Amino acid sequence: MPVPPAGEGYDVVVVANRLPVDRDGSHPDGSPRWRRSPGGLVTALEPVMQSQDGAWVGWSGAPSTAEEEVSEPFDEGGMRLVPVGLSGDEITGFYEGFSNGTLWPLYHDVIVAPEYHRTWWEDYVRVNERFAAAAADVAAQGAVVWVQDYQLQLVPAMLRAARPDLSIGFFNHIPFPPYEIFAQLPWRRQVLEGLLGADLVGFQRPADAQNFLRACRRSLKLVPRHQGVEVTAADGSQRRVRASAFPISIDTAAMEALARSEPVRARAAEIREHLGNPDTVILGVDRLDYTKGIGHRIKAFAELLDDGLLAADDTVLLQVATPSRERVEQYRLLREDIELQVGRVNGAHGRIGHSVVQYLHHSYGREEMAAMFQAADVMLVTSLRDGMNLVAKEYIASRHDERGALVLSEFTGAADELGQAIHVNPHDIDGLKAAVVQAVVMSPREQRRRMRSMRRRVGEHDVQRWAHDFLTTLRPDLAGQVPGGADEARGDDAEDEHAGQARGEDHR
Ligand code: ADQ
Repeated sequence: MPVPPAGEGYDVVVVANRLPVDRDGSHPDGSPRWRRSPGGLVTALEPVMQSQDGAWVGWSGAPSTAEEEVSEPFDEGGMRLVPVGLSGDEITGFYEGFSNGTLWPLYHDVIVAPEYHRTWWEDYVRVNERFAAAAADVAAQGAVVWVQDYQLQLVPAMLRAARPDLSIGFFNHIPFPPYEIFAQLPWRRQVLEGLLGADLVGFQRPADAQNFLRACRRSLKLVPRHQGVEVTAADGSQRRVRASAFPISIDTAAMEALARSEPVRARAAEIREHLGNPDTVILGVDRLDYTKGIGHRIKAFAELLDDGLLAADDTVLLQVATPSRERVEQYRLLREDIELQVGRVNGAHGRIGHSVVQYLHHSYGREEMAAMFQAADVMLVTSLRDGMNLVAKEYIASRHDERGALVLSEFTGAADELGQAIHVNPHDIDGLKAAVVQAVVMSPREQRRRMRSMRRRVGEHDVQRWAHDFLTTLRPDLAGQVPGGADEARGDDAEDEHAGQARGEDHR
């Protein structure tokens, strides 16, 4: 792949499975219409992309039947967006298959059994090649390319082969499993070699980085030293690949500003009223995914009602379960299980006009989410395994009143940072029940003490700082050009930018 002449191409290129926009019909002339899909990643990277001449390479989210249907690159929100096309078969093999049927369960402690299909792997390789080629095409000489997440683990090496002039970073948003589990993957060497094409491989927790380095030792006989390994290229040259933790976060100031706004406060009061003004509102917000432990949570809640430790008349569990990966069989089964469970609890403990579990299978805008966080006395995060869990951080950012209690699974990345949450092992139903009771009866004083400490952490470590830390570790010369350094004041004037945004659908 030829390196573009000086002055051509983009200096910062993000490569992610999804573009930061959704296809929203067509203009009268037939050209595609796009709608921004705000997520933490876009928020964090937008200032960098705008100040650095940035491009974003990703899939539009819709199948393309022929190559010519893939849209041309276009400009949006101050950056260049470069769509990558996936055919219907590739969506099945690469996205629903290898990404979400093989890697997702494998990297989440094999909560369900991963499936290994050679045809899925072939699609994964082919689609990774396409993303790598698109990135190689738009990156300027010596550009920084930041590849995101488990769907694109082969891209770093493919990109390096095509464009050795680039600085390449990779960030894994989900856990990296212990070698004993990773070793099941028939293509484990190829995946590791793919990642080692990067200069810097970032993970959510130090434990994930260690798992990765251990896998390099066991599978590739590389000796980890000082959070990295030396790799030898075919021509004998040596290169160092660093691997370390960069815990992701949220746009804390924007979330807080939203939560403080008058309409959101009013809506929070309204939500409580619609729920019948119970003494206690317990909230769960998750993508409907088997890693989130939604069933464990409902079981614990039901037992607390059975035992009389929570009063059905005075308590509501508000469970938001965002539709996710609905074409994947495991997800269809999960939905049936959860809905059956909800029906049983409501059948046993509800009465006319009052359901003890309010189950909502929808996506919501940011304001509604902020209002729900404020309406909740207790936030329940019971993931069986979770790279970080941003919902826990969003709850904390929303609680400017320093009220509320967070029950947090010890199997989330967030648990490493939020020591003042009530930590639980969600498999231990008795322990989970005790934690819920502890949260429900917690005094306002104790809530304040814990909230303050957690709010300090989430305030200081926001998503802007995450992007800054990663990019300046990858390329120290970017310091000063990338916003979000630890020394910068955090403003809360981002409210307008976020007001009115609806979060749309699942991008994972
Ligand atoms: P997810 O598994 O999607 O992310 P999470 O980190 O909790 O999990 O992020 C979910 C996001 O979606 C949050 O911002 C939340 O507010 C939003 N959301 C959830 N339900 C919603 C709804 N019904 N309507 C609107 N918005 C909703 C993956 C990994 C995580 C890691 C993140 C980021 O699995 O471990 O924290 O990536 O790296």
